[in-house]
Amino acid sequence: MDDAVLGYLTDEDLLNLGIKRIGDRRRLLAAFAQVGKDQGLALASAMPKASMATPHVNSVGLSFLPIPRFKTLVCGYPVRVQDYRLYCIEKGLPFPDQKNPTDSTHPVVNVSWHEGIDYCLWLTAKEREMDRMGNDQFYRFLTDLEWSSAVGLPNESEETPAERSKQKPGYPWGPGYPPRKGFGNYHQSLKVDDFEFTSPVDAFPPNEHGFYDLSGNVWEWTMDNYNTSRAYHTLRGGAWDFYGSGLMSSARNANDPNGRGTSIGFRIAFAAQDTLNQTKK
Ligand SMILES: [Ca+2]
Repeated sequence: MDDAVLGYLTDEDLLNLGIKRIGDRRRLLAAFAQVGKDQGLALASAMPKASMATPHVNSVGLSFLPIPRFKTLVCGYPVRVQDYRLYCIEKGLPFPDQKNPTDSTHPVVNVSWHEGIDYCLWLTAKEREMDRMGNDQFYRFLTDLEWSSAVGLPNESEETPAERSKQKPGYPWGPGYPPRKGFGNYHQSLKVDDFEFTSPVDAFPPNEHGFYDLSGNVWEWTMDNYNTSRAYHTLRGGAWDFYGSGLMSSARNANDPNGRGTSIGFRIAFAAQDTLNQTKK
């Protein structure tokens, strides 16, 4: 964790993460690390080996795959009800309301940006404790540009997610609209799937890089602020209650980081310090 990731967080985010003094941002290292003593000084830990055919499976059974252009490994699907329930039980937290609470393979919803980050902090601390993750590695959301890579977009040169939104043409299923039947979980008015609300994360085929559910089902939080005002955070992917140009691969949505919704979930990445600078392979 270094100043590069701190750029993604507002002062309010830091306060919410327990960083009391704005000038004391380095304490975020400790929040992520639990063990910060060698932070930034240790040799870079090797990233786990992972390919589309053989993903890296972590200690709680989440699978991670490579993406083009970045070193970061990305979970093959959004965090599910069963994954978030384990976290809530271990932490003694109330489980958020779900429309399909017993469907354990649906993506968890009603989780704010801050709560999703807390999940990442928990999983990071847990795996460092087990020596399954180096002290220079951690879980976080995808950056906006990593998400673009996973969905198959080329480089986007605009500065902010807001400026990038809907600039590149096309949808995850191809150039035209509407989606074809059986591609993903979208608004029921489109009549292309059988799910009124959320669906299991593997209900539809994965994309060319092996990722399930990037398009539709739930919006996914990313690390990035939406624009230079930094008040809102960026969401990607569309959802079960969405239709239209908001489903474009390059479309962005935004929400208050304290906001929750029944169509908002999150996907996590296995990242390392140097991946925060958008390091290319
Ligand atoms: Ca649907």
